[in-house]
Amino acid sequence: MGVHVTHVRSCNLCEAMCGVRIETEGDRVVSIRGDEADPFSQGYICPKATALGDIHHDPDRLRRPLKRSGTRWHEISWDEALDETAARIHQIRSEHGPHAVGMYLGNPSVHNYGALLYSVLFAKVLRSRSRFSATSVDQLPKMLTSLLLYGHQIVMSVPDVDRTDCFVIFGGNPVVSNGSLMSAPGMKRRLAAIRARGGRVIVFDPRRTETAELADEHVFVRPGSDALILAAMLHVIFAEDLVRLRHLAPALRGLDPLRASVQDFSPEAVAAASGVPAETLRRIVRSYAQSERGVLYGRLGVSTHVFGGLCNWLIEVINIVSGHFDREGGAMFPTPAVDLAQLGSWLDQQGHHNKFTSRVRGIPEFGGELPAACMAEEMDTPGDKQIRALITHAGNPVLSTPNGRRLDAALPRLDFMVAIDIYLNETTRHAHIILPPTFALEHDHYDLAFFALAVRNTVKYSPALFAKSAEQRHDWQIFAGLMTRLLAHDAKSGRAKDVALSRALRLVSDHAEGFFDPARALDLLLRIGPNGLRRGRQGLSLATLLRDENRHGIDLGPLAPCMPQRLYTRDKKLDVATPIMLADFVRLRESLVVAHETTPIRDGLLLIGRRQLRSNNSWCHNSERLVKGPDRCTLIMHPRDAAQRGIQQGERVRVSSRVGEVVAPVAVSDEVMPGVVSLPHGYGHHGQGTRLRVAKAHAGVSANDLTDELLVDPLAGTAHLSGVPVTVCRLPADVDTLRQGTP
Ligand SMILES: Nc1nc2c(c(=O)[nH]1)N[C@H]1C(S)=C(S)[C@@H](COP(=O)(O)OP(=O)(O)OC[C@H]3O[C@@H](n4cnc5c(=O)[nH]c(N)nc54)[C@H](O)[C@@H]3O)O[C@H]1N2
Ligand SMILES: Nc1nc2c(c(=O)[nH]1)N[C@H]1C(S)=C(S)[C@@H](COP(=O)(O)OP(=O)(O)OC[C@H]3O[C@@H](n4cnc5c(=O)[nH]c(N)nc54)[C@H](O)[C@@H]3O)O[C@H]1N2
Ligand code: SF4
Ligand SMILES: [Mo]
Repeated sequence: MGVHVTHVRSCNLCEAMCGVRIETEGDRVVSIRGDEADPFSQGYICPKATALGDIHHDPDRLRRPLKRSGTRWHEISWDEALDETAARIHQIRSEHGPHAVGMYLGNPSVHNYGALLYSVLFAKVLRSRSRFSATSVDQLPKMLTSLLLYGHQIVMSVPDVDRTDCFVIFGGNPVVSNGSLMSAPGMKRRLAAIRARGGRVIVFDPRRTETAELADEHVFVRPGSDALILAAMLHVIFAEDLVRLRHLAPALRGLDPLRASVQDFSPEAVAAASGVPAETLRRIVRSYAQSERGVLYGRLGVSTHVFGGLCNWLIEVINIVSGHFDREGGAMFPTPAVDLAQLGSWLDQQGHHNKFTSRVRGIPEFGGELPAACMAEEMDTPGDKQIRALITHAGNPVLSTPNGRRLDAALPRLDFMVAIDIYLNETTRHAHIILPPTFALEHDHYDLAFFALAVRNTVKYSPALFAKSAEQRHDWQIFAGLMTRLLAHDAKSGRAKDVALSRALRLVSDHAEGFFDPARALDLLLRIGPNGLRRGRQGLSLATLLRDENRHGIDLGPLAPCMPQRLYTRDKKLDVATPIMLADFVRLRESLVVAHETTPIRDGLLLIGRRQLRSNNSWCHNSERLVKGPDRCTLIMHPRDAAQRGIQQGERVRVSSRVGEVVAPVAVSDEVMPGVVSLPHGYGHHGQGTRLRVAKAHAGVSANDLTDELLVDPLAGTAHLSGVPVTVCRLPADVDTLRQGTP
């Protein structure tokens, strides 16, 4: 037996940042376990941690650049790949302008600090308004709320779960997702601790989730009706004199318009539309508002939602006016060792909204990005500024954005597409060139984004576990390689917008690649951060984090109050009468009328999603260990709805929406409320021309072949992925045997 070496690092697959101990023998991963000495995760890991090793060794993972000729791929050198990519992009933007080149950044971009830093620079060089990311199928409404209330899109509150006594969750399933915009590994333990100290956990969700199972109370919610419920909660807080402003009183503004806006939304008025009995809601509001330490928290189910903006804003505002804000056990703000918000404000980059709108549908930008729900139409609708080339980074939008089918049809018609990705999957198969970066264990890791969203302040740096081979490139090196080449083209053609930057980048890339290493930027950011130089000799730097005694991470203590000082609003005031949100009450009021007046279509159902412990959006299904066992891509349906349609347990049915249809097996269960069906997203791996041997054998169907790109929250275009109207019917016997997956 060879020598076993144990490495300590963080898992970067989701937001929980669990500490792992990885045992290796030579260049093989032998085992992955939880690291008990990690101050944050204290030994907790989920089954996905093992996927780090599986993906690292996956024979399907791409390691060299690929170029496509027709349906065949062949390897090319890095220089060839980068040169050709830059030349094609340059050509297209010379002919059609910068907006003809689109870019999509997927979720793992945020879990990779080198990629994150360089993608920002790359976007500057690209100068395109056709930028998209997973943000608009995820947390955009929370960022919009932060921009409008706190003056900064990334100053986001997180629930202080470890000290709260009343944790009210809307549309989140942290027991499975491991917490989101709330990095908190080991959620089961944390929820049990709330209950053990006499506190309460209450879950509002159309499905009795794994989290709801562990809660004190689960309330079924009609999908899409949360803004009504939240408005009613605020109504009760005002009506029953439960407003407590505490230390915020001098900074707070706009209470009267806020009170007026929820006047009509009593619990009684919204009960029929939401399915939540008025007495239940009143009781919960009182219990939350009167608790010493309470917090409302909302996640994906109220974000990718028809009223995503209003829901996220109401949650924030309710915490603020009920005295559960910036206070122990309430909604609090982490103090990350690298404070990107502060950095952003020094550079005058606090975020913006509605500076321009999308070409086809006129939806406002957010933070310089357009909604992913508009991506396909920006490609397949002819005209000036039509997207003709696309760069994807760590994204699989064919499976992850609404009406993936339309995108799947639009991508092959592009003049050029390049994908920076480790797999040949449903999206990257359409690229002309794939540039595959190193994977997690081959590069260092620092959670630039998620320390700022964690329920406790900690810091940790993980050095690379395996050295990359000379043939490999890191994500940031790929961005740097493309950037310098694009700038060189610009300089040559006399189009350089920033000649000095272009020269500097070229000089550095020609002579000292090492200077570009993002670890240098990280060191600087740590030093200028809140725990850096200003702490004198104790101050944090990369060298401190690299010390042996710090390799498991450093605990920097519980979240601390910081408001109103941390407000980035011009006048340092917290104004809760946010104009675009108050204006959206018109639409909310209409939804109430519609809910009362419309007789439901006889066989109409509302589709929601669900996450599963062994999956990570669309891209961990090539690990045998994670996909083995029964088919998990099932449509959960209430027994009443199944009976009405004569559908049996396990039977394969057709699910149809405005945009498409899929065929999936039914799991009959009363865990969903009547009228609601649930299908997980991230499946649908039956595509031709992918290189995902394991995933193909567990293909499932894509929920986003049903979600509708036209359904968005108009405030900033967040896709409305939950509560999509569908019909479900039995298959004729002959079709059942013919159809596998999506027709
Ligand atoms: N195992 C696993 N973990 C993950 C991921 C994964 O794919 N797998 N993905 C990661 C990512 S990218 C993210 S963003 C996070 C997401 O983290 P979470 O938001 O905690 O995860 P979801 O399971 O999407 O939870 C959304 C919940 O909203 C409910 N819901 C749907 N519609 C409505 C509605 O109209 N109202 C209400 N009140 N509830 C509704 C759903 O039933 C579901 O329980 O998870 C992360 N963690
Ligand atoms: N119906 C429905 N749709 C959803 C959701 C839902 O709940 N329901 N959830 C939404 C949410 S919250 C999110 S975040 C999005 C995710 O949407 P996407 O980010 O578009 O999709 P992922 O499945 O996360 O794809 C990640 C891609 O990154 C690649 N990858 C992994 N690691 C690396 C790396 O280190 N470098 C590079 N360059 N590539 C890498 C993988 O191979 C994969 O192709 O999906 C959204 N879509
Ligand atoms: S919860 Fe699982 S996937 Fe997320 S960081 Fe921890 S081990 Fe990794
Ligand atoms: Mo996400």
